[in-house]
Amino acid sequence: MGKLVVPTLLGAALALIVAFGRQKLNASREVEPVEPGNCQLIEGIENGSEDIDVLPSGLAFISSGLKYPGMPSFAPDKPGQIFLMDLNKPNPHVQELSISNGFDKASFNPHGISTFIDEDHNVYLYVVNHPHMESTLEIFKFDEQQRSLVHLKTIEHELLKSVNDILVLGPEQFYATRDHYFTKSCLMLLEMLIDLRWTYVLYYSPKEVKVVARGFNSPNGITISPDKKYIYVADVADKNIHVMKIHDNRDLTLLKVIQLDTSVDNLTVDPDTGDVLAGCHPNVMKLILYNPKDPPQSEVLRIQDILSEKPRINTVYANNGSILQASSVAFAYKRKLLIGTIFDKALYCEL
Ligand SMILES: *[C@@H]1O[C@H](CO)[C@@H](O)[C@H](O)[C@H]1NC(C)=O
Ligand SMILES: *[C@@H]1O[C@H](CO)[C@@H](O)[C@H](O)[C@H]1NC(C)=O
Ligand SMILES: *[C@@H]1O[C@H](CO)[C@@H](O)[C@H](O)[C@H]1NC(C)=O
Ligand SMILES: *[C@@H]1O[C@H](CO)[C@@H](O)[C@H](O)[C@H]1NC(C)=O
Ligand SMILES: [Ca+2]
Ligand SMILES: [Ca+2]
Repeated sequence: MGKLVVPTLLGAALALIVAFGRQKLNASREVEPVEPGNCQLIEGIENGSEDIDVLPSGLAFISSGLKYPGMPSFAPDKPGQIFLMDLNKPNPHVQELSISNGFDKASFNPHGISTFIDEDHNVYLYVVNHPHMESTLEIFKFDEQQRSLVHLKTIEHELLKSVNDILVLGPEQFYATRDHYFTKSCLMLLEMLIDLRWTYVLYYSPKEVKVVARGFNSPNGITISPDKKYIYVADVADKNIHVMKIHDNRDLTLLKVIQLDTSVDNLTVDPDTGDVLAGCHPNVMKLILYNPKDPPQSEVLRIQDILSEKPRINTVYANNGSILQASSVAFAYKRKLLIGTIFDKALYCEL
């Protein structure tokens, strides 16, 4: 008897969770298409472009091939890759960066990335990695001539679990978002739906590791204002953006929460205007219950005057999934817009 009751109860619990999730995550939401000029898919990216970071010179790093519990992957057996794209070229194409020997490339599973340039103009790429579904932070030095990444160091810490994105502030100093407390996909979904809120933003440096912000359901993308005084964190489950002030000791104080009607994934700041660009999932249920016939949609929002009393929010891109599925990040560079996705293609548009 017991053997029969347990699956039935589990099934009922699962049905309840899904029903609750549909309501909480507004599974009925559909987007109206919005397209800036001249959008084209980027050749060579088919299996994700989860995160993008762009150097002031216009060289873009793109992380691809993420495998994450509960998320679809078009290439589950292929190791992840980092691509480079020069946004100054009229018809940019991507090039895979080679990775130095001695680094375990077979289990490379890149998630959030962040760049850092030191006083000697050396460029470092910090990558959130999930080898065998663990979380590590990999530090690479970028060799522009060789188009390669030289692995320098792996950082692991008991508080650096389920890391989604990072923001590098200095050598081995960064903020990181922990998007879930649990690491199993069913528990991850459950904690999001019951609002457990055991997630946080962490500050890491060789001298000090501390939790600097709580109160999130599932913190995701993190970025910094051009004057380096404010941090913006996207909460994908609560559909909002937390605006926080940075103190000298790197603690964060919440200034305000900008509520949206879409699940914000990654955030970037337009270097020319200071506007915040958000890669969003209008309907997270379509992402979780992936169906290629009714694919997850894409939406990119531009938030102007984010620190003012009335930030202005408009949609710069929206698509029902027929062109681009599950947009997770957008980056503006000199009137161009680069849009990445969790597991699908990447799109390049003129603004
Ligand atoms: C769900 O999305 C639709 C379409 O955007 C919106 O009109 C409605 O208010 C949303 N419902 C909830 C509960 O947020
Ligand atoms: C995407 O993954 C599929 C399946 O592994 C593979 O056949 C295809 O070549 C990949 N595409 C790119 C551009 O890497
Ligand atoms: C973009 O979103 C992905 C998926 O959640 C995340 O892993 C990555 O860190 C984000 N990138 C940026 C630029 O915040
Ligand atoms: C998406 O929109 C296009 C037209 O804009 C339409 O042809 C297509 O059927 C739609 N797809 C879905 C999955 O709704
Ligand atoms: Ca990032
Ligand atoms: Ca993210």
